[in-house]
Amino acid sequence: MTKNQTLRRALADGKLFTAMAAHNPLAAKLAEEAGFGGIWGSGFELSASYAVPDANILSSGTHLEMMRAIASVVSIPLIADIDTGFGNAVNVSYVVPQYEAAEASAIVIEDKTFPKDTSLRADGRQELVRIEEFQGKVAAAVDVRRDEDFMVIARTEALIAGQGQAEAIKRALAYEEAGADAILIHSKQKTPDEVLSFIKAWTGAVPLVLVPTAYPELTEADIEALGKVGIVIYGNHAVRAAVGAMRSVFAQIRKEGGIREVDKTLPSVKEIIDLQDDEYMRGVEAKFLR
Ligand code: SPV
Ligand code: MG
Repeated sequence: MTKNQTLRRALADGKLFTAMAAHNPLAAKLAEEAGFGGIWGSGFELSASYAVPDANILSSGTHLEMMRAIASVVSIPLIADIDTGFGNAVNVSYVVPQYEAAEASAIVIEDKTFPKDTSLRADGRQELVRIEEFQGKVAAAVDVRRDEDFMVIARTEALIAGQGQAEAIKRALAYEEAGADAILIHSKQKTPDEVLSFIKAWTGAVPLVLVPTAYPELTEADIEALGKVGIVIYGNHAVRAAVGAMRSVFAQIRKEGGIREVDKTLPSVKEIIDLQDDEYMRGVEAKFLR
């Protein structure tokens, strides 16, 4: 089974598919090791790893190359976050085949204007494109995919932009009509109420996708019980875990004036070498270094 089929079938069988954010191949490998169903190729995480805002500061090429590197080291599907598609429907039609060639299994495209601002920032610039324009972008993505199991996920930012549930439902139904395989509904409310109300009102046939960063009390069991959600994305927990761990270790080394104590608490160098798949290279050496 291909990675694309794995994702497509996971959605069809009605079980909740879990995707963990990654900003590099190492994080993606750790997510696979932990048992997540797939990887979220997060724009927020990649931007954070370059220490720049998640606002189309990085080029599409930088994101694309990271997606290629991630897909090459994991055997689970990669869902690539392509923001607004880096322009209009024409840009989308050129960009999507590149992500498919980089071995992503899905793209998520959002209905904001280019350049975007990140969704969860307080007072962010959240402007949406016209519904017809975004339908064209979704249709362009669907039209250029080569493998029909490669998924096009449409994301509406209507709730993020403060435009309310009626607008969010109207947009989501329009995007489904344009060919989207799933709808990502995003909210920055601190409780799940807004999203739960959307889900209740959702009459479309395609599954929904949630990113519960802002309302973390919603568990996978809660989401599964709702019945209409196919994917839960943990949007930024790799980079936040890394920031927390680095801050704490760096501070301890400064405080103690050395690494004697902290060393015992860290993963061994051997563990890192294993994550580099050193074993594979040893095999190549044994076979071909003459
Ligand atoms: C991302 O992880 O880049 C996302 C999710 O798009 S969010 O940052 O919550 O908008
Ligand atoms: Mg993003």
